[in-house]
Amino acid sequence: MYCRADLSRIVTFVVALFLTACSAGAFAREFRAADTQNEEYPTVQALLYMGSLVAERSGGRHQIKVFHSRQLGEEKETLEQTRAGAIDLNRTNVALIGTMVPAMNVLAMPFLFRSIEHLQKVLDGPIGAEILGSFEPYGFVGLAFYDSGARSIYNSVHPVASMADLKGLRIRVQQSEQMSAMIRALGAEPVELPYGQVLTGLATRLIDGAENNWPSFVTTDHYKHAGFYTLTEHTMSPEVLVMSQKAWSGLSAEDQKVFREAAQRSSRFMREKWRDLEERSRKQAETAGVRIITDIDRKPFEAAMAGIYVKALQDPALAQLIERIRKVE
Ligand code: GTR
Repeated sequence: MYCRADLSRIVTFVVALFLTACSAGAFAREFRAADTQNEEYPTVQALLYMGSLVAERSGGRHQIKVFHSRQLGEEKETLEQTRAGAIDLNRTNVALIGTMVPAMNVLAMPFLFRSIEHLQKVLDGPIGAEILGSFEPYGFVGLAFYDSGARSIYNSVHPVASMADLKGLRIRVQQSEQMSAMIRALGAEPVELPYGQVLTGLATRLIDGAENNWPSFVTTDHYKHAGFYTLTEHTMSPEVLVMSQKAWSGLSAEDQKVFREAAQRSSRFMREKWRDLEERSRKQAETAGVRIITDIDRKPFEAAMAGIYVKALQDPALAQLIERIRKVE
């Protein structure tokens, strides 16, 4: 027979064992990842690839289950849930998370990057690493950036060749005040809608157009309802993969390294797929008869959006970040 003292020693021992195992991250876990894009989209493929790396390197202890196509909800809601720790990983566009993490809005600023090469140089270098390292006060951990090309404006009404043609058009934007401000500055009427409602919005004429990169324009079928795509390339807002602070702090230092490295590798894996899809999407739109307006003067667009900078530059940290990004050759 055990006496009370024995029993309490056994309980203490079991609890200590449990806590040690927890802190070593020894328990197998399934991590839930959210992505708004469909299964074939390069960001989703990258998450699946990352999942295979994590499973392999953790000796099968950790798995990533990828919920694509908005299965866990629209981007804004899944981000809130990630911050609260109900979703573990989230691949989002910087414009969305910019409403919570101010430095992310900088990456979505209009005409900030001179080219995709400039953007990649910034994100692959020390500035990118620094930005990824700055998420923790906001409840996230930044793991990697993914490519997203440049965003341009498309519509179903008429070819847009200058700002005057945008006047009064109802253009859908992501749920972000900064994106709304950009479209408003161009003389159009911004309509903030979740990604999943854009196709119906275009089909029912609730909106006249939207703005996005080639793959998003085509893989969502938006191109079937908006036959005019103007190469405004007004922002190159990339994608970012974040983990909830809660899930991250439950990992051992060794497992944190596994996740970080797997995320970084998935970003390189994604880049190849991205280039190919960008090219194919543009061709698919062209073949379907979408009229691409390439001959536009971007200067007036840039000048009209200057107010976005005036606002951002009031914050010394953001001002310094903008200046450093511009200086990257
Ligand atoms: C895409 C991006 C999505 C989402 C979408 C949108 O380019 O990959 O995460 O932000 O744009 O416009 O809502």
